[in-house]
Amino acid sequence: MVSRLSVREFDPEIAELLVRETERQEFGLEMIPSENFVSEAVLEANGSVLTNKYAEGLPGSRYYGGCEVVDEVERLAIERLKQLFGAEAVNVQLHSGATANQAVFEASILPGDTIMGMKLDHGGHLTHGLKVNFSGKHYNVVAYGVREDTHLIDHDELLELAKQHRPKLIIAGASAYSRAIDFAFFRKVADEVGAVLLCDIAHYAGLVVAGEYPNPVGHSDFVTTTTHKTLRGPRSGVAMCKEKFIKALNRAVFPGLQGGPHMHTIAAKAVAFREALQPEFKEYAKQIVRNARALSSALQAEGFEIVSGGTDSHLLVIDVRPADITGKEAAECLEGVGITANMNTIPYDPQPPRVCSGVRLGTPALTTRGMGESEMVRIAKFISSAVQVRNDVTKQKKLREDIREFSRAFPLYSHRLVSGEG
Ligand code: DSN
Repeated sequence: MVSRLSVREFDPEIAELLVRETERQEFGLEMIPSENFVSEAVLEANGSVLTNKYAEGLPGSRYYGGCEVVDEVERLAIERLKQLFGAEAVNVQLHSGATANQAVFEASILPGDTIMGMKLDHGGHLTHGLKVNFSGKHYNVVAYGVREDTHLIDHDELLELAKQHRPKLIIAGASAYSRAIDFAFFRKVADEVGAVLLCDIAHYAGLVVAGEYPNPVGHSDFVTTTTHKTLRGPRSGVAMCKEKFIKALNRAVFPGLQGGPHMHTIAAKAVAFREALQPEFKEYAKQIVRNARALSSALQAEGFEIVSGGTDSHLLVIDVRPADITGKEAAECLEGVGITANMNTIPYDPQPPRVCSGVRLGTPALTTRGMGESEMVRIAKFISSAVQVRNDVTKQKKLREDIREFSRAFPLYSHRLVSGEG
């Protein structure tokens, strides 16, 4: 018989940890730009009985019986995703953004082929050609970067490198680049050298659906994204492509890389896509960008340097060197007062990656809590104070209390804490 005991009844240790993590999220400021807070509807679908179902294959063509319900779930996810981005064809089974990128590699090029992606320390991503990642191990990587004077993608260098090395695949997209990417330019370069173009919009996807960031779908052969960042869905991934690539993409996903799709996560993705199709989501995305701009200006007013001088998106990278501190120290002192962020290299960083000179911040999670521009000004002051009082335990404690009180005014999952659910 299926046990009906709750986590609290059966496993108090895990129950306690769930409550602690809910409290951490509730009473701190989540400023990692790749994180967000999902709705109860998304949580519910993600924790549903669909976790029990094997469904290798695609809707209408499975290797298991009993798939009539999950077929409908997956079809809804597919149709909603197509509608959100105007995509010709999609696969919603990917477990993550990294796997989505791997599937595109498998679908379009061969091991040993040359690829081009953005340098990780200029804002790129592991799967865009880092040596220790599959993308750097099995492919010949030529990396492009940003200009030292503007911190914008160096289009001249990119075109030159592409002509010289004739890559089979070019990747546009980043995880720490705050400015609008000119996807039409990437298309031109790809056409000039006969490359396939993959645009990885993991960070920007929610902004794209709201028209707050350029949509690469019309320019790309493939587009990948995670679903849990600005798109505010469950932790997962998806891939989109031109119709002519869908067979290869589907085969790369299954049986190429994955077995059974996670149908509970696909249901949660479908719910999140429905949320993103609502008019309120557009307003949410607009506010994310307004907040990031307000935060950037307020931090500048506090004396911080912002990489590229500002932002066109949900994220920004602070150059913390003027405060005579490293990125690692800055992230640690923010953590100490309840602001969660991550250290990040700045372009042409003089420090090694594990020390670095920057901190990456983002506004999607704070915006989900209902914060606006005036709160961003207040948060910039908190950040500045956190750096100033880093060697004063009493003042740090007081600041931690102030931030706790400030967060309390923007309830998140407090109803879960009241019910003891975590
Ligand atoms: N690790 C993610 C981020 O934080 O940007 C990218 O995969």
